[in-house]
Amino acid sequence: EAIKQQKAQVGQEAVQYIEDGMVVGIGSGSTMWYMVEALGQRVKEGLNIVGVPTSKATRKHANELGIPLKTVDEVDRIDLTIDGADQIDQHYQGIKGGGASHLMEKIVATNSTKNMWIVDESKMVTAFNYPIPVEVIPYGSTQLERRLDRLDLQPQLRKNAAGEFVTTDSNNYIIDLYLDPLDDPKELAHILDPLVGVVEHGLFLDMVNTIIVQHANGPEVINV
Ligand code: DER
Repeated sequence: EAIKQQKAQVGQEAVQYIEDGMVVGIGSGSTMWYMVEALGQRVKEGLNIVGVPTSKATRKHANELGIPLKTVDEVDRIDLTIDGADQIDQHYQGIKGGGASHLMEKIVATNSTKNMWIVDESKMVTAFNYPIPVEVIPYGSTQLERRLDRLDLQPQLRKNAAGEFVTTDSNNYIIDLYLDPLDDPKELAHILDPLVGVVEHGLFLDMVNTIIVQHANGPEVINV
């Protein structure tokens, strides 16, 4: 309940960074849900922005609130992208994709002038101990899982409650790597990047400019 409150607070806090005329990347997840609600309110009050959503769920939510939207390919720039994160380590590297949206989130993030992550304080860690999501092409994904297992990366194809493979908005699967702790995220990225069948992993390295961490006694703004 305290965490939920921090998510709501940081979501509302982040909207203050959105200025008239901006093209804004809109991330996904339960923290961003509150940001989108607050942004919808500001748009109703006359704020003039264009949003670029990073998932079908965010598109639907923002659309319902009357936020003008374009796709990443329809805009000439994205001024600021605001998104949640699953964990952030002491070097301000991030893991994303717990919600299976990291492929689109990373595409929007890498096309943004500035990136902001908004998190409750439970997401800040000294070393990562959250499964690293890897979006993979369904074809050959069980072979890829075996290959990752031979590399000792503790892979598990993600399944839903009904036991079916989770599919992303791009109709791919997710393999989570249960590495605890993960000491060297850059080394892992270098292992994953060239693997055939890997579309994109959830390590967001050297990507964030501003982090807002919500504590019980208020927000902490970190400029990276
Ligand atoms: O999956 C994702 O990348 C989401 O953005 C995630 O990182 C944050 O989700 P949460 O706000 O629901 O924890």
